[in-house]
Amino acid sequence: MTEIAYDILSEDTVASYVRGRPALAALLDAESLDVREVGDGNLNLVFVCRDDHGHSLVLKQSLPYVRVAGPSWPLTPDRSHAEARGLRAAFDASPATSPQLFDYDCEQHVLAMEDLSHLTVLRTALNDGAIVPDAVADCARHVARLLGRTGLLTLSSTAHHAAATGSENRALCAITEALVFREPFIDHHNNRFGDELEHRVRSLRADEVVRREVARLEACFRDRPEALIHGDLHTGSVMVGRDAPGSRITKVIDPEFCFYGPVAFDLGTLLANVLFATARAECLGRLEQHEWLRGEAAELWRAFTDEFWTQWADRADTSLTDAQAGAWLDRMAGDTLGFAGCEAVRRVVGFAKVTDIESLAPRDHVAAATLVLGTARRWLETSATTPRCGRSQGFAAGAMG
Ligand code: SR1
Ligand code: MG
Repeated sequence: MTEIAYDILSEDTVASYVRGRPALAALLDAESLDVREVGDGNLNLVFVCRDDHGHSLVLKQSLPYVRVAGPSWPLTPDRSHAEARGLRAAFDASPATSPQLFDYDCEQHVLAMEDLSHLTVLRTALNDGAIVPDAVADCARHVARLLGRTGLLTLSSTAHHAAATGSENRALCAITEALVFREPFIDHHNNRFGDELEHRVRSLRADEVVRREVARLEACFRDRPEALIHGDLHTGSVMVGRDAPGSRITKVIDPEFCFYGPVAFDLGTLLANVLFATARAECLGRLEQHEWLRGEAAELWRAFTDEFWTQWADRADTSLTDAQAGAWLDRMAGDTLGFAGCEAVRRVVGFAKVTDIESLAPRDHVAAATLVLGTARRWLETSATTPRCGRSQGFAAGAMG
């Protein structure tokens, strides 16, 4: 086994860590610290730290392996470097929807952030049957603002190229390439799905249009550095709730998969996760939530395009024309459906599943997974066969079928 070259934190050692880090000791009283490890994601340790004076923050430490798999799946802890970059850029672009980063320790791979533990993970809220107005639209606006701040809209092409070149996140991108674009579409030991889905999965994999489209989308994921994107914008990466005066709040967290890539990947990941919640609501007979969720695909696209045009008005290079922006949006609409199709398939077939579907009783599970696979296939076929212009209107009207 490879030697671990830094100290892995525990609830017992966090106070001493805080004491030794001036940026944190200035924010918290290390002598009266209550520490709880609350990480429930696939990769990292997460500690909520509260002192007796009402101050709190969150520490997130990257393990040198995939947490849910253990040391047999090593993974560079340098991903915390990418996450620090992603958090700073997002807060700069959209402070209302981003947590604040207080400190980044590149030796111990620890990020210190604003404590959002009074909020709820969006996936949890949706699984419990909640209707959460604005959350999906807030995320879509967040994506557009990040594009506005880090993409070609605000940066010169030289600065954009330099930023993209310095922002590789290869190890994490390699995970996405394997888990999203490849393994679900072949026989692979990471896949798991019941016998009831066997026929559908095999038929999807045998569809030549789907295979080619997934290959095209993977190439697009690798080769299109449009802006700094979140890279893993599922509903587990979003916190929702209310602030003190009672107004709604949405925070996009966990940008450790961020890199310069295609903006449609973030929108597609979000859309697929709306689909999982929609399928769950349908199978559980939650009519009101289902009706609301069915409208969220159009809401996602409307919020993104509205904010895009706002950002566009402030673009650095005014020689770029509205026609160029419109053509880009048209292509984005199709690619969003395609990426959503890939994310939807992988969460039913591949390594990292979602509780929206997994926590359903067996009969509902099969029904929801069937619904997801059917929609994913339709999205991939639409993305593959629709001409690459003039389709953004169709996206808004017909995404959920
Ligand atoms: C091995 S990591 C599995 C998944 O967890 C993350 O949240 C990403 O979605 C990744 O694909
Ligand atoms: Mg994550």
